[in-house]
Amino acid sequence: MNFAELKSTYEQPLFNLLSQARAVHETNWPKNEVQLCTLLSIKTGGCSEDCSYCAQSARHKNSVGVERLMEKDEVMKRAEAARDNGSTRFCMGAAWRGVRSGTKRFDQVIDIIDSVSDLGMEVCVTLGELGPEEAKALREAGVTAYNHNIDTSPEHYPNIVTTHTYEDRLNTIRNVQDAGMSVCSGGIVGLGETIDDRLRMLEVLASFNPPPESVPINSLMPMPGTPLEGADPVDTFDLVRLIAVARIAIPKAKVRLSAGRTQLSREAQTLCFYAGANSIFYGEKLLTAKNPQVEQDMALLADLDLTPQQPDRSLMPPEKDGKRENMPAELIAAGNATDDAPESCSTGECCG
Ligand code: SAM
Ligand code: DTB
Ligand code: SF4
Repeated sequence: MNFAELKSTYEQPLFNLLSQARAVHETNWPKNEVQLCTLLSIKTGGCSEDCSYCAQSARHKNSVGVERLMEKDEVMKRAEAARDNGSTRFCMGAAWRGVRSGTKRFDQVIDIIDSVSDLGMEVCVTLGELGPEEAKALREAGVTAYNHNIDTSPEHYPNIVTTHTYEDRLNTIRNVQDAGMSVCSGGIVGLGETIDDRLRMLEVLASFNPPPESVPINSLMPMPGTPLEGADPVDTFDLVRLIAVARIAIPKAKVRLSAGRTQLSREAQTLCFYAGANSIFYGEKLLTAKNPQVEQDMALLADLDLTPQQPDRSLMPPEKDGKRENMPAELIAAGNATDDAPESCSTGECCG
């Protein structure tokens, strides 16, 4: 869908929009299921980038404390607990500008992924910028989806981040796709953007080839000390409309109602699910910010007759027999990625 189509879809009377989104949802996702994903920050704080929403940037005052890369044993404990709690996707995040092959920390991350991918969950990571070589190594270690958000429109992005560009983000996404991983990419609402910016973001996401496998829609969690700590909250109906348009524009994507659920009532979340959201982050913590209690989420899903989604076998890590049979041959053959490696950062906290 192009911008004009997205806009006319968005601007319909709310109930018409909801009916249209619901029909698309029921065709593509007939099972009344919600995917449960658990997040873990494996490397917290001290990031070289200046993303104005993020508590982990070393450039903002009062940013969160800097921690070392988590030990594999600890990650495994958390991953096993997530699986035992019913999560089918485990997402590991690192506060880095990017990663570079041949560094100690990249080898450590690969080792962690290698073990987590044996637990029977979909494995997602978000480590910042990747070149083709890093993307290939992650895929081979067992990553099924790479999260790299475009966050807002290309026009608004420079108002939010200045240390890397929108094009850098798109290049990483290309490298991820070329390596045969699925792309998880979405954005944040509440960054001072217009409705048109939100729809431009969806236009970019809908133009990905292949389309993103999942689209996280985060509502800004205003973090103390960040430039956006005083940002205005997003109107719930605007959020619901955006989710509905995302469902219509990218029908087969999991639309993830992501950060910000602590600010939404049960009824507001219900409208989001009705409009097409079918995935959540599950567990009391996001990366550094709060998320609803597990018991609250279980009660809400039960009240709505929604059940946890089973893992998508086609997204599971391939057997470790060297064949990588889940990787589509045309993606391996595509090979139009560049050789750009992530630039090193100024703080030493980035690529190592
Ligand atoms: N450093 C990596 C990157 O930037 O891709 C991975 C971690 S980063 C924290 C992942 C995503 O979290 C961001 O792209 C943004 O969409 C989301 N995020 C970060 N801080 C947030 C906040 N305060 N509120 C809502 N979403 C946030
Ligand atoms: C995504 O789109 N949202 C998650 C995940 N991908 C990595 C992160 C949300 C972060 C919220 C703020 C925090 O926890 O610091
Ligand atoms: Fe935060 Fe990621 Fe930006 Fe670093 S690159 S400041 S971790 S959003």
